[in-house]
Amino acid sequence: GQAAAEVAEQAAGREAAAALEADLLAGFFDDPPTVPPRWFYDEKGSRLFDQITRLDEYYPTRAEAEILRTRAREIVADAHTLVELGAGTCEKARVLLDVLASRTGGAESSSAGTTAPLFVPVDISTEMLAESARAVNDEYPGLRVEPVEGDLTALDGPLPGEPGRRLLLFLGGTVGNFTETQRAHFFAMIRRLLAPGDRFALGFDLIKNPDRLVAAYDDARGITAEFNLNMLDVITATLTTEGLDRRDFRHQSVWNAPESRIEMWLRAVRDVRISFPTLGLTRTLQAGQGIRTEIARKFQPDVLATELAGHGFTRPTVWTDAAEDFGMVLVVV
Ligand code: AVJ
Repeated sequence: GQAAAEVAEQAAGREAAAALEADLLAGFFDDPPTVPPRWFYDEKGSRLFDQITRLDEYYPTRAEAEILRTRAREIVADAHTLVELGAGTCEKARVLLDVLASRTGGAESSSAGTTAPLFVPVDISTEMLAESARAVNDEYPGLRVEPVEGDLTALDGPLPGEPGRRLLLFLGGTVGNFTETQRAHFFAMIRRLLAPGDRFALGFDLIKNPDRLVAAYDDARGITAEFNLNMLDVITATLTTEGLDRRDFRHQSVWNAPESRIEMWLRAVRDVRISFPTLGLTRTLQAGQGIRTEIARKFQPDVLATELAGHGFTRPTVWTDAAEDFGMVLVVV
């Protein structure tokens, strides 16, 4: 009933506040202050990101879709289970689901005892996950869909599906949000989740002209600026804060060449003093000082293939789109 829904909502709110407090304690009182990118994605932020993927300046989504479209058969190969981390709307995986679903109704699945191919979307957003899983279920009657709710950096398995015939997908270039250390933990986690014969496909952005990179994160229409500033609204909606006002900040996208990454910053345009009563902590920023809200690392394909090899993944295949803007590496356990 309504009361139960309210109680559940309050519990979710407390959980979010505790998670944000932990993230702030881990980075907001450092120099520079940081807030992890997961706090971009409330309902409005997710909608803004969706708009970003269609911007002229933001090439990654289109470039990756081209790779998935042209390589769908090679990527799916003989997989019987497709697991997508951070599936969101499940839009990106559809060309692969087409291949997976095209196998149903054949001799294999009509014989007694065999099960339909399985799709496992994994996402942290419960509502989006339920909605998109239902949509895939309706659109692909030949597939089984088994959504898993969870933080994609902290999955503890076991993964559904038949070991050895699973394909794990991590698309969009989100691997670029991780530091080198976080990436090592992530690859180790993935390796633990998989079994011999399972495969892992990873989408990543390629190093290119810094002007294009900066523009991809600072579009002319200001959608990315709004996306970045929205994080401050998410923070004030999640926690009690004093002195945190989006009008005191401006969006900035910077190419950090030595670290091979785009950085998104919120730069204070005047001196600010931000307090968090529940933490008992205050942070001051002088005009010009910034909060780093995202890193988006760009790769040379060899770097990822080598790191993956160090975690027990072998036989790397690397594809790019025709313009060589974006890459995908597929490895085997
Ligand atoms: C969703 C993490 C892949 O880093 O390109 C887009 C997020 N941030 N514009 C990226 C993002 C600003 C995006 N990822």
